[in-house]
Amino acid sequence: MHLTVFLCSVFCLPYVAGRAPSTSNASTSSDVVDVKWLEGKPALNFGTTFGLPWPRGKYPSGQVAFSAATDDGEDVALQSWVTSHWADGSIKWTGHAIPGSASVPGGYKVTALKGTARRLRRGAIKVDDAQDGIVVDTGKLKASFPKSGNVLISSLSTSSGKVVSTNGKLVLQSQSGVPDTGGNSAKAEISYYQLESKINTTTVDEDSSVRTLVTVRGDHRIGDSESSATHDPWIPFTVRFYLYANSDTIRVVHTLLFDGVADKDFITGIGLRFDIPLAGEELYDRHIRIAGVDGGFLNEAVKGITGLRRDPGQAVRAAQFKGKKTPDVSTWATAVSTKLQWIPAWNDYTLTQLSPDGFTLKKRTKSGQSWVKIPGGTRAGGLAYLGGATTGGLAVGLRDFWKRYPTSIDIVNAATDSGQLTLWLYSPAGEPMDLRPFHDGLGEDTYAKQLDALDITYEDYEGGYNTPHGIGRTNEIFIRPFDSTPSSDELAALTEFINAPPVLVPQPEYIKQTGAIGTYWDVPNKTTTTQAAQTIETHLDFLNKFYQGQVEQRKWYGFWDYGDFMHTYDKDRHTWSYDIGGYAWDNSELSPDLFIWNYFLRTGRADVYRFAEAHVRHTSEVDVYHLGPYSGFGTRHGVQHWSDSAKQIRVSTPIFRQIFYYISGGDERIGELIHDLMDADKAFLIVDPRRKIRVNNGTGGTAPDPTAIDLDLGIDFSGLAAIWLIEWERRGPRWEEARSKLNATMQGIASLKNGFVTGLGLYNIYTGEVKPPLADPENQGHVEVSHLSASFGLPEIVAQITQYLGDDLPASFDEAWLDYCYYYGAGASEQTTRYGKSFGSLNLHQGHSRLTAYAAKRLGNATLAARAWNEFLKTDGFAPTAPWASVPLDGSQVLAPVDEAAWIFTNDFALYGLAAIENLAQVGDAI
Ligand SMILES: *[C@@H]1O[C@H](CO)[C@@H](O)[C@H](O)[C@H]1NC(C)=O
Ligand SMILES: *[C@@H]1O[C@H](CO)[C@@H](O)[C@H](O)[C@H]1NC(C)=O
Ligand SMILES: *[C@@H]1O[C@H](CO)[C@@H](O)[C@H](O)[C@H]1NC(C)=O
Ligand SMILES: *[C@@H]1O[C@H](CO)[C@@H](O)[C@H](O)[C@H]1NC(C)=O
Ligand SMILES: *[C@@H]1O[C@H](CO)[C@@H](O)[C@H](O)[C@H]1NC(C)=O
Ligand SMILES: CC(=O)N[C@H]1CO[C@H](CO)[C@@H](O)[C@@H]1O
Repeated sequence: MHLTVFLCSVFCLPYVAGRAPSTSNASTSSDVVDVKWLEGKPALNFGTTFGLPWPRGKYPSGQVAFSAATDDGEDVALQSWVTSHWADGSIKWTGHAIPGSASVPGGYKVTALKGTARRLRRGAIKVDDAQDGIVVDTGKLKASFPKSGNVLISSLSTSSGKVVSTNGKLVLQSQSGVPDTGGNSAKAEISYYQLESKINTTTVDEDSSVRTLVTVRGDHRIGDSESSATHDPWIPFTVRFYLYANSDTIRVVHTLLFDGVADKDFITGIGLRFDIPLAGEELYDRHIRIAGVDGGFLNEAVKGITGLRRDPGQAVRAAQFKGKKTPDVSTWATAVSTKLQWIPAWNDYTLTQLSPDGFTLKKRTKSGQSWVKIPGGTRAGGLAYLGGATTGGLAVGLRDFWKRYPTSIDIVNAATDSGQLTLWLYSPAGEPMDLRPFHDGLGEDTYAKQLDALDITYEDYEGGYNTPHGIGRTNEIFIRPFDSTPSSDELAALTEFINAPPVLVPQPEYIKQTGAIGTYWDVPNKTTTTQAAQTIETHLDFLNKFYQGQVEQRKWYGFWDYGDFMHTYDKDRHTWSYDIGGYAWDNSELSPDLFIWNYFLRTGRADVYRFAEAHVRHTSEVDVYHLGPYSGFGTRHGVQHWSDSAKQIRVSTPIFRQIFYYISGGDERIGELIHDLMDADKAFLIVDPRRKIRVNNGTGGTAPDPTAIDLDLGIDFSGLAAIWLIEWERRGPRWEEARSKLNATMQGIASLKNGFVTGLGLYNIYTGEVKPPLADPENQGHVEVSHLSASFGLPEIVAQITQYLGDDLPASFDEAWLDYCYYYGAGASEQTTRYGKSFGSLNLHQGHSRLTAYAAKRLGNATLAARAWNEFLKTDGFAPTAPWASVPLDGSQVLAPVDEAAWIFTNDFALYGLAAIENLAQVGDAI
């Protein structure tokens, strides 16, 4: 099948892309929305994707055309799709792609035009989807993606037709053990495995006019290497190639899942390898470029003709250094040209970044000869180029290269007809990746002992649960073919691009106006009318900057770790409690995700976006299981991201990814993992989150009853509700099931005599129905309130559901929620009057002030508004009298100079931040 995709093929109708129809209909309504570059106008535009929100009811699905122009009014091609709908079917969020361009405008204006006029225009991208492979031509490059075998990109050529890369594939190496220290090394028994990608499917998105997405899925299998032992296929991957019209750079989103066994599978290298044809290029015209520090580059030729005892001529030297073809060798000084055979050719280069603070470089003439050290540096840019002055070449770069250490870049065989460039996402030069538990269980073989241990290290341990089986990681890679060796300034600009890929965003005021990502936040200015509100704004700013700074000072970097931050601070050691059970990695405890993403929404700040982006990439992948028995659940905070035995939806809840998903125009990896959560409730059948604290086992130790699972109406319901609402609004493949389960669960909670205050219900995983808990089968009114219930996105998802359903929201559910919001902070006497029993001693009042604020706003009750601020300012959490500053520490008390704020606790960071934002938005005038 030969398919040339038109600007708007049948598949993307009726969301007409491209220029606005010239015959506009004056009676239709339209909106023009500005999108701006997050960090100001970037130097390069290789095409990008962004998201836009729309108000409810304004643009009926199927009756709107989108077009775009630069802020100077010049039309640009636009590909548009819908990522989310309101309940009435009108458009809620859209995704849009713009092509690459030589000059970069300051921003774009997107016009939505109601009406059904459409116009087809030939797109710049040609896609040939044949039986054995897919060929994509962006106008600036051509790439071939096979549908089977081990090669992901079989050929990559420039617009002039030069093939600069072949055989692009994934490589993986691992071993069956590690020689542990301690004398009795079992080194001899270790098997070593060399694996490479094996494609299962290669697909291309149907709508491919401005942006073509090729998705390759498969796993890793033993390749041809004779030295390799046998190993089952493992490490499933999904690699997405984004190709934009008029762009010569491919963005690659590489996702892998760990499906090994921690004490038998030690990964020693994860890489992406390309062959680069060099035949016909003189060795002295072949160039190696490796990014160093802050735009710096290593500039070398395979056979250097500079610095020699004899001078070939200034023009020759200058050409080689600049990466230009050298003048014909007949014009060189013969003192050099007759002796070229004596100059060694450098065949192999390696850059290794084993820590976030330093990289080393080396090269050698060939295998079997010694490496020669090249002076290294601190933080490498993560990009390398291999190619020739006339044959052209390939640049490959990894975003956040040093932050994701251990990483490396290998160039080999540069002196042969086919060089190779390997980008290592996990460096073979580092230690084998060791995912084993960090302790041996400490004899905690009964629940009583585990509980006793929890009391001291706060780790919720249980043997067998500390497994990395099923966690994932996503990396971003950029590849760019060149017709000839580019200038190193050009490569430096590319290095900057790959480390902060430009992002287009609408203005906070506009996002807020549409109500499309909740109504519980507001832009600062509307609320900063009082000194007290101003003070809170400065605190929010401090908290964001402090955590961003701690990432750097505490070196929260690494393959699995980058993006997360820590939970608790050890004042005595002046360090975060990185080695103490439940106090180390934060794993989204109490929803810092919602704080930082909502803080971005209201401020539009670039630093906040980048912080939140790294965080969402981490938490969505590493802290959550994507396959295996716990699939759909995440892990509670701990020393390793997967070590704690509390596996729950409260960590995997997609409300933590929702803002990024829509703002990014529907990031496909995030979209996929959100959708995959539709089966998260099945994990209740395998891992009972309440197994340890259950008063009555209910099932007497037999298999759990799928029609009567203990459901926490806070932390479990909020996660499930987020899964369902997002599937529904995306109109995902199972949206009707999602809507029905959401409805059933809401009806069920509403029918409990005490609503949310009941704490638990019995949940039917097939229908979503909720019945009274075992403790109260007759529904006479159970009271069980936990400080955690509302701490993992419950208020935020209920507010969204309330807004989404509008008049269709079951009134009794609304009342049940309002009651919960009102009574949590109402005090024992009011609680007892209402429920016959007080809620007992509760904490996290500062965080729960946002529930009170919600009730105050809904009921229009000024007394309650005042109570909300009282809870926020005068109960627990961060007090107004806290230092609100860090102090510099140095000298021998710390490993390296740091800024310390010993009064800070990440639970409070999350809750103060979120409550501040929501209180200001809901009862800001009452402060
Ligand atoms: C303009 O749009 C309205 C409403 O969509 C439609 O009824 C009408 O026929 C359109 N007029 C023209 C000239 O296309
Ligand atoms: C390969 O792809 C097919 C079709 O999508 C799918 O059914 C199958 O499960 C996949 N196999 C593996 C090993 O992923
Ligand atoms: C649940 O009940 C079974 C059978 O009575 C018992 O063996 C098990 O220890 C109980 N689990 C917990 C966590 O109490
Ligand atoms: C929601 O559930 C109620 C009670 O089961 C039912 O009467 C109603 O039809 C459902 N609504 C939707 C939209 O499914
Ligand atoms: C407002 O809330 C206060 C405090 O809970 C309550 O006493 C009062 O009755 C409420 N006022 C109205 C008008 O509902
Ligand atoms: C931070 C901010 O945007 N402040 C503005 C809020 O509104 C007042 C009055 O309109 C401006 O003077 C501030 O600059």
